[in-house]
Amino acid sequence: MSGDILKQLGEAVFNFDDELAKSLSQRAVEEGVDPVVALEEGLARALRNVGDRFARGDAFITELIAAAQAMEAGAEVLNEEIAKRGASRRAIGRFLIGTVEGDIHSIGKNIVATMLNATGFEVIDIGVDVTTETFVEKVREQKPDILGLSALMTTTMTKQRDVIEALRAAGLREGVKVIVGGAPVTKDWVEEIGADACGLDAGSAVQTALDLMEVK
Ligand code: B12
Repeated sequence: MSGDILKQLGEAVFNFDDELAKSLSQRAVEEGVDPVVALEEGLARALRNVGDRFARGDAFITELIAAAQAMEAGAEVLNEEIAKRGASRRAIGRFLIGTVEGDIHSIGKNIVATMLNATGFEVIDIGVDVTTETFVEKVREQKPDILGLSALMTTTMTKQRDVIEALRAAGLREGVKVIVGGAPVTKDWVEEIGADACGLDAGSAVQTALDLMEVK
């Protein structure tokens, strides 16, 4: 049964059907499907598939946008359910998150933010296309335990390095852990830019954040 609905969620994204993505997400919640699984294996898998078609020149940008909108329609319902499930957890730490300058991809960042929140982090999401200067300013102002930098493109991931260097120059690097994420990020990249860790999906992002806070 859960396999069925995951397939249908994927088809809704593939067919750019916002309403269906939303109603199927509601049904998934009602049927007790894990909302994270519905997000990752239902909606996101299909969206990445459209991304692959786009990369091969088999899909237009308008199709990418329409598929992303369907994903977002379903994700709204599922994120709400994730948040609800984690509502009573204790405060673990403060997590500041944003997508780097030049990059407007928000879906993955939003999922990570929702899951961290549900786990018990106080999450401050400063949005997309965030300049290096703004990241530094916000770290100074909000004093987060962890800073999460999202970048979805090989052309923008270099901004993650810029932010780390700017934090160092401002004397703020020692006081905050930095986790980088987004599809192009690898462990080698973490080492190269001097980040503390990476999260390759929402689940590993949460586990990594807990590890950095030394929560057992
Ligand atoms: C949806 C999408 C869009 C949507 C974004 C809508 C939105 N509101 O986010 C739209 C249509 C707007 C878009 C625009 C563009 N896109 Co686009 N897009 C995608 C696509 C298909 C899916 C991304 C996504 O949402 N995935 C689903 C989520 C759940 O997964 P995720 O983002 O990877 O996030 C997970 C992990 O990475 C991780 N994570 C993410 N962030 C963080 C942060 C932290 C701190 C941690 C720990 C973990 C973490 O956890 C998340 C949850 O599991 C990807 C293809 C792909 N395979 O990634 C292309 C892709 C990223 N886009 C691409 C391109 C080229 C563009 C455009 C330049 C296209 C154009 N010609 O205009 C523009 C760029 C606009 C800009 N300046 O940013 C390329 C990038 C190529 C490159 N250079 O690397 C890709 C790879 C497609 C491709 N194969 O060509 N895009």
